[in-house]
Amino acid sequence: MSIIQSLRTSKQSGKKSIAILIDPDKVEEPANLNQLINLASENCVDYFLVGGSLVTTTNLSDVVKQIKQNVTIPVILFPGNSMQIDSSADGLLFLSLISGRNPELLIGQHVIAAPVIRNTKLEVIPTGYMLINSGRTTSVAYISNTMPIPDDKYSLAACTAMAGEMLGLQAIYLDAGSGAEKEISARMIAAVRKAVNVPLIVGGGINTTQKALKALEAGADMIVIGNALEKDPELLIEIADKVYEWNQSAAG
Ligand code: 1GP
Repeated sequence: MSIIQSLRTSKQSGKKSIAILIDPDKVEEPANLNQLINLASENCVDYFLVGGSLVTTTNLSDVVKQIKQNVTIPVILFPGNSMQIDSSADGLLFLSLISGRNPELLIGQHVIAAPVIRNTKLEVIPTGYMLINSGRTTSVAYISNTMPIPDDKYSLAACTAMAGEMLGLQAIYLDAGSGAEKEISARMIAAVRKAVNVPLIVGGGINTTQKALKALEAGADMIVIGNALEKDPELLIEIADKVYEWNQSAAG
């Protein structure tokens, strides 16, 4: 089953997913990554996302390879730009930054990347990427040169997601930015959830089990956790446990 099909099926059955974000720039030692890969496998993590706003090292491919060599968890590229493409991953979030008005990130980089992607077997997942203000300027807001949607403009976010869905985007990713001080509020997630039917991915600043559960309860189908696991990989055990319980009760 394709990744998008699997996300849709999970959404329909109420099953929630966990993705771990690996920013290649922040992987100091392969051993640290191995620890996280093993924890992910033991705790039934659904996906790895690999990418970042600014990858200054050349080890994106090494990170993808290391995950693929050790586990069967699908690896999805989460590219900050058209240079972050690696054919050994399973899929790629083809992100259109629909919360912003920077043509480069709405279509420009896509034109450059399209022929490269066409020569790979990557599953392309057209995704509406929406930045939500998290209190301070995040790397992604700065690098993308876009203004995030204010965190109390629920209708604006809902209509943006709605337009993305009408344009044919297959998933919506609500992001407060990596290491965000403030995670996206339940009210914001619920407003977007109500507006669209496509799978809803939520990330940025999820650094406790409570925040993870709050995002899922508000309507996220998949949560993305990066920063918090770089600091404390074992947090994954508690979060995965709760998500497992949730999925068990949803399955009846
Ligand atoms: C960032 O949504 C991801 O794009 C994950 O954010 O690193 O804060 O978990 P964190």
